[in-house]
Amino acid sequence: MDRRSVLKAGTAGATALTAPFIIRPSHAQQYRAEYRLSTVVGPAFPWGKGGEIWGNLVRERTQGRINIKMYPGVSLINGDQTREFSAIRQGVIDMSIGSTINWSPQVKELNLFSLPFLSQDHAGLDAITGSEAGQRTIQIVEKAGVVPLAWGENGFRELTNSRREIRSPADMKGLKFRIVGSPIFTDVFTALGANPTQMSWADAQPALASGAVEGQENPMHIFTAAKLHTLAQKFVTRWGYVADPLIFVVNREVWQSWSPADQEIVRASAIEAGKQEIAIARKGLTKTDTSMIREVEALGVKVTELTPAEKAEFQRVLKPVYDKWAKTIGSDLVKIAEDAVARRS
Ligand code: X2X
Repeated sequence: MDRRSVLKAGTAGATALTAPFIIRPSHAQQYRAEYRLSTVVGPAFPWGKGGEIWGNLVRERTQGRINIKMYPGVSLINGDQTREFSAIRQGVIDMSIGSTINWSPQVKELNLFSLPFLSQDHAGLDAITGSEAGQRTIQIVEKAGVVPLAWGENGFRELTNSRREIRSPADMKGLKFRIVGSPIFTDVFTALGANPTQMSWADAQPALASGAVEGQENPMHIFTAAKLHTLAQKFVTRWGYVADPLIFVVNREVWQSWSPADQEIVRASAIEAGKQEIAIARKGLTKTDTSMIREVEALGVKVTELTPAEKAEFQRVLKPVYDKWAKTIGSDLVKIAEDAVARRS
């Protein structure tokens, strides 16, 4: 029923019905039957679980007015994850929980989170997102044309490969690594002497299976949920060089089509889902609970922890890459983030 016929029905009907028609938000008739939420991975992974939690909270709290359907595998754009940000802006995607890595080709400041060895650990990452650097990146994302609502987390990206234990850049020499399609990763892996190839996550798995690439980097929860040990990944090095946060966003027109009360529900639900998702992403990977590492070892995988001196060697080799990208990101923003990490508890 369109707006005019609702009003007509109101006038023609019992007078008692007039008031509810007047206060009824005009947006209501524009709500779609379904809102498409894009993620790279599904509910078997913390990331997709976050999408499921968000969708359920919103559906319950809006009594089904906002019905979110998740499309994992970035399937709305045929798996082309580095095009996701443009697709949200254009409305091909209504909502997304996206990685800062995948959006950084469009929003260069998001490379902040890909600066090698900047965040160091969970406390460092929280210090950045909770600081002015985090607020500024959110403002930049908003200015770039979408409505950002909350942080989530993919996790610290660890090195895995089929060939040998990696304890130094020398061990990476010539190894073929799948990397995400974001230029800073090419610089990092090239500087380390490896042989990197950019490809989507969808293409990474067959490439690892066939041996076209020998290694990759991703959080441990991605490793276990995607069963990377069955794709010849027998060696893991926990170097903690980079963690990618996730950002919960909504397309601007879609956002504006919702009533203020519903916008508030979607926002609060994103914040709540983000908190839960971060806790899931860190499960078994904290100082007091390393059960995820035991789980990976039980799969017959060798997990290597670097000493501080070994980490420092990677950091030294990557310093020129860090400095080059700090300029691209903006030295001010990088400095605020560095200070926040230095002050972390
Ligand atoms: O492609 C990857 O490596 C993944 C799944 O971690 C991201 O989308 C950044």
